[in-house]
Amino acid sequence: GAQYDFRASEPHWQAEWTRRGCFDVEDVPPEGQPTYYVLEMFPYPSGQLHMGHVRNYTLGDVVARYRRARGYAVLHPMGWDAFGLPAENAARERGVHPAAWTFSNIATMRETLQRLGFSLNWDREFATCEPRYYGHQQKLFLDMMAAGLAERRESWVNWDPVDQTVLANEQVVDGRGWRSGAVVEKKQLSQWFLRITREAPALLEALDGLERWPERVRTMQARWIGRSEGARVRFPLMAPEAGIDRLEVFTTRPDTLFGMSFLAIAPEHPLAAAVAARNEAAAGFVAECRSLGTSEEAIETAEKRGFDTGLRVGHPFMPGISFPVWIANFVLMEYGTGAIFGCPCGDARDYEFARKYDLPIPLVVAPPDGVPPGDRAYDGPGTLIGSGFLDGLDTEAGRRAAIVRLEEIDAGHGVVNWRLRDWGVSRQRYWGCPIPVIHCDTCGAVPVPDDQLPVVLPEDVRFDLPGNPLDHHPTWKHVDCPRCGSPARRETDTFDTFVDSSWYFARFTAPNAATPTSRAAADRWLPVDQYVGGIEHAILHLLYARFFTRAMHRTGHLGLDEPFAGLFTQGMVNHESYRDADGTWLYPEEVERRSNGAVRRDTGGAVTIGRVEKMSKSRRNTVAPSAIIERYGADTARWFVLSDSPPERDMEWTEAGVAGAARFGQRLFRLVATVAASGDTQAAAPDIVPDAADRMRRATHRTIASVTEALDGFTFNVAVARLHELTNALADAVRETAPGLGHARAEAARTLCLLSAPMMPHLAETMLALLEPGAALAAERPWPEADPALLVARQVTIAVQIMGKLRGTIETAPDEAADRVLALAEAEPNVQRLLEGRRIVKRIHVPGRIVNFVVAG
Ligand code: ANZ
Ligand code: ZN
Repeated sequence: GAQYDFRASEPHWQAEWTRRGCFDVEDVPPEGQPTYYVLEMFPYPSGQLHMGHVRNYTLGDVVARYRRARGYAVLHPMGWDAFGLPAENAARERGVHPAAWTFSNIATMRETLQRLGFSLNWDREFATCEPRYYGHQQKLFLDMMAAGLAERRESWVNWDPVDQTVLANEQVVDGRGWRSGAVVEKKQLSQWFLRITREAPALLEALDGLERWPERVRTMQARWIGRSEGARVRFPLMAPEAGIDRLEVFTTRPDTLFGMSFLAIAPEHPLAAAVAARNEAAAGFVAECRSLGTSEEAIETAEKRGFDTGLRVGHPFMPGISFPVWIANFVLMEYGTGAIFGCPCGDARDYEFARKYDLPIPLVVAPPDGVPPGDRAYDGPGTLIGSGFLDGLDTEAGRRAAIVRLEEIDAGHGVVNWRLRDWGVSRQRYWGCPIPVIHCDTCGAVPVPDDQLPVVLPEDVRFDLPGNPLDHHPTWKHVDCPRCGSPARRETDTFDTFVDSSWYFARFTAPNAATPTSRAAADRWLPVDQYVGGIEHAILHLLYARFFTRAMHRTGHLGLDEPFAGLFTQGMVNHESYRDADGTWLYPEEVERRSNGAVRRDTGGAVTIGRVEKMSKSRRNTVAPSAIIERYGADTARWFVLSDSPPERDMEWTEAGVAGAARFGQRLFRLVATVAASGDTQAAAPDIVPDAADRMRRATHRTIASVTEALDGFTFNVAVARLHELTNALADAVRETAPGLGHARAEAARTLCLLSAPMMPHLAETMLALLEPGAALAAERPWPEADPALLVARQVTIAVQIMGKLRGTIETAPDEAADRVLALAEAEPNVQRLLEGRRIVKRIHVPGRIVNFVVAG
């Protein structure tokens, strides 16, 4: 039979959709039209689209096309998260300018996206590295500064002395810079901060209202924000040092105060500095701790080490007893007060520390069933022992009682502590949005006046020197102070790229507005109805975007607090991995898969099939979307990523799977082509509907209902399965020779086109054009409606007679088994009463019409 020619069809329909403006949408749609904003996390232009993108954008496109068919004005934009380090690395390694590298990658990736036939609003596209985007970001920052939401302050950072740059925690590997390999130092640097901690309570509380977010993501966010209730407790120093006469600690477990063994301060604590100033060994220890990096993880996993200062503190509940003060590498300066009281029996770190330095381990918590373990810390609930006035209380009651007493004796107070830190946004990088500030010796940090925005990145920079290229630029940073006119310096730091992705969804609603947002457009479209992206962004990106939305609300740029009403996190795309005899990873196309294993295509050599894992360059287990489109077409790729597994789960990309998807597309095409050629589309509805036609119609309408439900519920694999079933049912009906079926077959074929259009849009258009030449496109048609009467199983009414006289009726399915029909008839209440005490000698059954009982006596 005929073959579907995707190579001709796909570009044709893509051009046609654009020509007809099928996906165009106004910044402010007509009054009364419902709106739907579907957004996928925009890509970083790394070079090539990967299968994870294909899955992500296919999911979003199904939603966009479906909602459009349901009558919504749909916003479905695309752009590029285009600033970042890889572009700068390309410049250093290959001498290509970051802008050239970025825009050439964008061109490649845009072409692949367009070949996939996504219904995107290409007229809204922007890249965050364009001044027409980041200039507005500078304005947002200045407004936040004015509102007290952004400020400059000193903070401890990981400093790479060779690359002369600040490193993020993830860039410190075993205490060394990930690129330079230099031992990382901790350094105090003046940096810009966005005051996200101010919003911590609101950001936590609002999680409850995000009902269309995965529970898992909400939990991760809540943990990250990290509210903990506890106490600040003050311990008097027995002998004051450098004017410090007491130490304050933060604890979540004031109930365990009697289990104290030592007090420990962070290496950056002012008291540690005072001790180090007069004690060389202490100074050495503090310097060593600097190389550990600032990440909590590094600190958590490093060996616990300490230095005994020789100082001692008293205890608020135990007059006359004193404890040693240590400097410890596991105490963070940036959390709580930078000091802890060590309680080895209740905290694993303290336990390890006490063991190592031979400090006492008083036992103060008895677990509910048993005695304190003693050989490790126990951090669960229990009963307090050896704890003076707290003895016998459970840990929770003990916590409250301890706080009451601390407040009475003025030695501390209950507090709420947050794990969330303010967001340091300064980066010593070239390829980022310039921070719009000018430093003047007289006036300090002066905002760049609005009429001088955007502060545009200079293009003529050198990448052959260490540090930030903006620092080396001969002229760019030298400007006059906007306030007093004297010579001043531009801020050469640029923003963390997470800033760029924290408000792009708002800009998409009016990408050409002269201000960062147009309220009329933003108010109409936001919040995003459906956001789709990877779980790897569950914490930082989403939290920063939530914070930015609040900050933009405060500064009048938006009218809401929560940017994403619905969130869907899709699973990964996995693939088998392959290695040859030498252990070299091989790309799937270098491998010939056989039923009993695999061999190298070129040499025939043995290949070991490895685990099925996330597609990644290092494992070479990737499949390039462009190659798949070339070979099978966009619709096949789309259908396969939708069909294999529920969208939230990981899926395995297999050659067999893609080939299966391609076969299904061809089969569907041939079937619809057969219907189109048969004259069925001209057939009128018959007066008497034959059973086969009735069955076909019911299958069609049940499929409409179930596919609709599946698309509403993001269970796209179920929609795929239902469409397979309807295809099978239509194939059966096409083989059927009885008359009167044409109308039902044509309806089924048209419905298959419309229901599959969100997933295989090109094939759907081609098939629909065969069935109904010259009519509206699938992309322009409303979603089919299921007829409720056809959703229930068909029933027939059967007359129940006794000796030929009508005595009652029953309802059954038309093809109900005879013995079941007879049983139902006999059980009909009136019939049952009349049969009472009489013997049935014969049961006559005319299927679908009559049951007659012949009785004796
Ligand atoms: C005494 C204690 C006894 C503690 C016990 C725990 C168990 P979260 O829940 O994350 O807020 N801590 C406080 N400040 C610290 C810092 N700057 N660096 C490292 N650790 C610090 O953790 C709070 C607990 O972490 C506090 O409660 C404190 O140890 C420690 F059986 O105090 B706890
Ligand atoms: Zn000045």
